[in-house]
Amino acid sequence: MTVRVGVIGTGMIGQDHIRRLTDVIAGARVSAVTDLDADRAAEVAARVGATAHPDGAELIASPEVDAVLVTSWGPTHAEHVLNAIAAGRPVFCEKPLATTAEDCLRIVEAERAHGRRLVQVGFMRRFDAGYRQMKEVLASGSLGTPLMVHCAHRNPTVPDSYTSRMAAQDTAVHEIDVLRWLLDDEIVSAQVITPRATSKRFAHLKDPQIMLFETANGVRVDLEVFVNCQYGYDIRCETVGEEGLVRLPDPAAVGVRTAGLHSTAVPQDWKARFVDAFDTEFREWIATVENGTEPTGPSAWDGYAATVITDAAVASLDSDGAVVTVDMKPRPACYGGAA
Ligand code: NAD
Ligand code: ISE
Repeated sequence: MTVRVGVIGTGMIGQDHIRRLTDVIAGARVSAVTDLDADRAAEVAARVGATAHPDGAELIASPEVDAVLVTSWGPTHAEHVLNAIAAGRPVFCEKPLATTAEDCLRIVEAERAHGRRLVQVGFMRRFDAGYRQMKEVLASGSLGTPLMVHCAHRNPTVPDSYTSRMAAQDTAVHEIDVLRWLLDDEIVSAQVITPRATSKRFAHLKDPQIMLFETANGVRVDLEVFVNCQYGYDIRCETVGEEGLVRLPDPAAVGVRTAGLHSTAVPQDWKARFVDAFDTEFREWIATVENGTEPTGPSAWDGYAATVITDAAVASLDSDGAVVTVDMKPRPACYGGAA
């Protein structure tokens, strides 16, 4: 069976995933697209042999769509995901699941009422080979109990539209998700402090920011978010346990020696850094749709947790670095909790 995917939002990442579903992933094709920019949707539709629809609701209702991919702007995600659940369609939603905790909970409740998982959230780091190896090492117990995690998330530059809050909501949200999964632990508090600001930023922006998280088991995480670091897209993660540490590898790149220097290229954006993770993420998601099984990647609950934790980080930023307790509802049993 070829899974027919309908894509809502044909912007930057939407087009990258459309390329992936068309040229890289076996067993899938893009059958329908929609975008607020109808010309863009029509151009993409013509390129991949899909039908252009006027809006998300019509696309989801189309008999030519087996599964839905939401790659529109964050504040529109909840509406499309809720419509997909109401139609009983598997839905892959790029992060964030929704921009408010209330909307995330509405999605969780709708999925619970439907009776089986339909939603997967696009936290692609869980599919990265390096993070997966780190998780295996931690799960093996060879490092003893994890105590601390040191992370950095650096982008070369960001546009004027990027705000200080987005450091948590848009950027650190990836660490927030991957650390909950890596440590199999929950984040219970957040604090954001701001060192001296780089001169290479738009004036409204607090950059860099240092985020400190504590987990239910007492693990302490420090995360540098620096989105105008200039030199490249650099993701670092080191977990220190009682008997050793495990560190995320740099992406494989040749070493070049010339003119008295030994150099290795640094990726310049998330597309290049996580290309293999995105491919694996979609390969595994399409396989579950094809087999009619529940998705195995980040759930609606994980999307809710990430939003609640980023809310705590934003509250800390807004209150000059106060430690803010994460206000999370008890996890329902269908998402692996006790409630
Ligand atoms: P973009 O602005 O390039 O594209 C978004 C597109 O969605 C635009 O073409 C816009 O016209 C369209 N759109 C907006 N609302 C719509 C609606 N209701 N119906 C139909 N079309 C609509 O943005 P982008 O960079 O592609 O980001 C899209 C989403 O992907 C965001 O949620 C972002 O956080 C996420 N993202 C994830 C990663 C990652 O690393 N996983 C990286 C970049 C972006
Ligand atoms: C972007 O939306 C992403 O998701 C990237 O992975 C992240 O590095 C970047 O900071 C965000 O703006």
